[in-house]
Amino acid sequence: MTSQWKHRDLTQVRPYGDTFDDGVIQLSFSLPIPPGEEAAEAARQLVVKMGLHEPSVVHQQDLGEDFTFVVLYAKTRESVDVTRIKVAKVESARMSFYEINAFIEERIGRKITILGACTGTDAHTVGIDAIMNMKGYNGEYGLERYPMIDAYNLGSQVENEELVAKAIELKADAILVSQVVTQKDVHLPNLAELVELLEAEGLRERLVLVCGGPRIGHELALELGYDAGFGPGTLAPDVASYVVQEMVKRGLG
Ligand code: B12
Repeated sequence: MTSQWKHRDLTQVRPYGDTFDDGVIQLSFSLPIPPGEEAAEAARQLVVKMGLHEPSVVHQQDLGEDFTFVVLYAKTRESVDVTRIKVAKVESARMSFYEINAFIEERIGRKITILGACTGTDAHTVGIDAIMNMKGYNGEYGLERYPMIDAYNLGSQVENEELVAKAIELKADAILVSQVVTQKDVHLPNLAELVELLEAEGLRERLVLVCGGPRIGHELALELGYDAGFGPGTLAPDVASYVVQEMVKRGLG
């Protein structure tokens, strides 16, 4: 996997700014004091306390009301052993819009039904719309545009019970849940509750269950009992590729 990376020693990878391996990183933060020499020195001292060295303030911005935004460069002596990194990630091969439709036609042999919703108290619909919406997002059509997919976007603040009832009514093959607000971990019980409801209905194993959002990752999704989790930057083909391959793998066609 790492053989295509051109770095010399993957057991000791550190950031660089100017010359390879110099350990330079850029930091930015706001301080509740006015701009000036004191703010610069406070920022430098803070960065040294973080274990970095050679701090250099390169920018200060007056935020008004005695607040300052600072940008610094500093160096770290730390490095990471990339050869030992193991991350949970969705392993399915990414297909294009055309390949996904052809895959469904050839390998599943019927149209599939996918439900999407932003659930619980969450009203952030832009993420799930980006995945589902006909017109698409960032150059990729959403699932509503796929001829081999019947896509239903249930919108925002959908109760888990309502989502399960809809999944039964429409004989859904996959459910896509969007969770954007994670304040005080509000998303965790809500996501877990859906799994419990699906299990109670005997549906959990009969459909592909996916969650996504800016603070959702694959590892968290697996921990919560989902099949996969997708984070920032996800596009419709990423999730559709996964869903159709997972359906075939599990014999859900
Ligand atoms: C727009 C917005 C709103 C709008 C939402 C309008 C709407 N119809 O969606 C309004 C004004 C209503 C709003 C309200 C609130 N918001 Co707001 N909002 C935002 C904002 C500015 C942008 C979110 C967005 O649209 N992103 C663009 C989309 C495309 O990105 P995305 O959601 O990450 O989606 C992508 C991926 O994550 C993934 N994805 C997402 N879902 C799914 C699902 C599946 C299945 C898959 C596969 C992939 C996937 O694919 C998408 C495309 O790549 C963010 C800040 C920010 N800049 O991100 C705050 C933000 C999300 N909001 C926040 C908060 C706190 C709130 C409020 C609680 C504020 C308040 N006190 O009232 C309320 C909550 C309302 C509610 N009940 O949910 C916080 C959340 C903090 C946290 N960690 O929980 C943020 C981060 C702002 C902040 N920094 O504080 N908000």
